[in-house]
Amino acid sequence: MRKVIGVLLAIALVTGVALVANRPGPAGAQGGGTIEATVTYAGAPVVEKLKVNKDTEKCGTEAVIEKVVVGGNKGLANAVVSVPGAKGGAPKTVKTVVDQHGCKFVPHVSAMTPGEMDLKNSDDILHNIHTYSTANPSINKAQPKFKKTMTEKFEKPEMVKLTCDVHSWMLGWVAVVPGVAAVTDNNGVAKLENVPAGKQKIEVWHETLGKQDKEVDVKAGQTTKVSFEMKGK
Ligand SMILES: [Cu+2]
Repeated sequence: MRKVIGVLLAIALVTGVALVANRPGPAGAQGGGTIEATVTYAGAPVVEKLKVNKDTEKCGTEAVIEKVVVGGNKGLANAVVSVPGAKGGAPKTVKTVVDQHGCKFVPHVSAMTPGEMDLKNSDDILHNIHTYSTANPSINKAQPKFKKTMTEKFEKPEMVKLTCDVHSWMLGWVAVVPGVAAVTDNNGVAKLENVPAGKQKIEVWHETLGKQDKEVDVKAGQTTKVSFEMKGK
């Protein structure tokens, strides 16, 4: 009987947590607009290749480090587009997850609001997470093959650089942004939803091409298009 009560309690707890997670955002988040940002770069892609002689079964024999990814119509991938002032946008129900797969951080760049994220290790080998950050405490810890997920906290807005001390070529970025944010796809497009109406500053960040910003007038229930052309440094 005690067991049954325990199970019922557990179900109630899980349901309760799910309800809280799915609750609509604070007032003001409703009636927002959508921003469709296109980020382009006229320069050439930058890809570094490195011979690998460690854990080749999982890592392969060559590491491909894509520093600048340019797709169709000069679209720049892996750029973070954000509206830092748009606090209380869409409630985040899905935790940001970065996987270590094929000795790469996947996705290479991700965005999250301050809080927790999960670092997965689907490679079945030892990785060692080492972050380079200044606003948040640095993380430097082993993730052995049996540790499938590690939950980490980034509470301050910052671009956190992810590296691995076991595989020197591994590089990733987690953009911790207070407001609404998204990462551009292979066409250089990022869609930001539930952006509060009114004048908003839109920021773009790319790991090697730097930062830009623009002010945009967001209209409720409408999609506002904005474009950025990144310049080489
Ligand atoms: Cu590693």
